[in-house]
Amino acid sequence: MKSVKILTLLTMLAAVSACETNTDTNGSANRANVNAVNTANAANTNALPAVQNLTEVPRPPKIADEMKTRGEQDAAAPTVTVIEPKNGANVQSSTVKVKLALGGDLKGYKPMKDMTTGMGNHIHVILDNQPYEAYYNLDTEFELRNVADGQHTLRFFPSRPWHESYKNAGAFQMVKFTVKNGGADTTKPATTNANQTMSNANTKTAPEGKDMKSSKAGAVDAAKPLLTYSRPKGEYKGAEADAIMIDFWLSNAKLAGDGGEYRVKYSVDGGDAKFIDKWSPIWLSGWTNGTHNIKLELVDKAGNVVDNGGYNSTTQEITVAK
Ligand SMILES: [Cu+2]
Repeated sequence: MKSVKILTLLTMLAAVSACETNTDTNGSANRANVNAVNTANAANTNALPAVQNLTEVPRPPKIADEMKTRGEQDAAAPTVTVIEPKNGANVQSSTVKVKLALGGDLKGYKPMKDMTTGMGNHIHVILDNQPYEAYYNLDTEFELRNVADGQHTLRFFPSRPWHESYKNAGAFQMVKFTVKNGGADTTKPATTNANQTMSNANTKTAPEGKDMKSSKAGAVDAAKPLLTYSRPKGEYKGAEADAIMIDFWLSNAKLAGDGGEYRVKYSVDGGDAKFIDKWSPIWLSGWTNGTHNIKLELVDKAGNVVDNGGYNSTTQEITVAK
């Protein structure tokens, strides 16, 4: 049953990486209308005609099944060491080499893309506060290209094939580095050597009208509470969009339901704020076709966003094409 779904996905994505996005505007528009009607019919009477009525659902059975086939991997505690760039490095080039080492209690966990499914364990790599890109095989080189002059951050953490992050101590790393006289073309995005886009330059207006043309680090303090947005990301097609996961990394902060004082606040398309009080992924179903903005924020007891270089309030756009 898995192989049928995967085959469809592969056909749609062609040679594009599972973590990348592409669009299908005509098809999406037609299906959007049908879906809006369906959603409106199903909506509660206490709401005005709803465009989208999201509900939290359990971990999808497909993922629960996949976990069973992975042996002990989901109980692993992988740790990441950043070999390059070194924290505080000055790089005299717009090309920045990334080198990582994986350690810890791996229990068979190994980042690697399965060539038949296009999926596999991988590391999430985040430049500044942009959407992550996937690094699948640590034995192959990973380079950032066209990185603009100025200070930048990179964040890394291991992830499962369905993009759920490992949350053990040492899994997450952040480094700061500075590009000087790199000569990047700031009208174009930073990319990887595999041509994955690392920043939103040269695209339509970024969420909240932010100019992301030359992505820069925030004034982020690695010792302060930090929420790292991970998922959702990119485009969700067909059954993938039935339940979409929200997942994030938390540093130096414990959530209220885990005995701490912080909460993760989220909203979709500027709608009502909801809260996540335990550090684990949630899945939402009821998505309508089209683009959606997801905002994730780390808030304190009083409900205020915890300031940390702007990284604790992040909005990313996804596309749903059921
Ligand atoms: Cu991923």
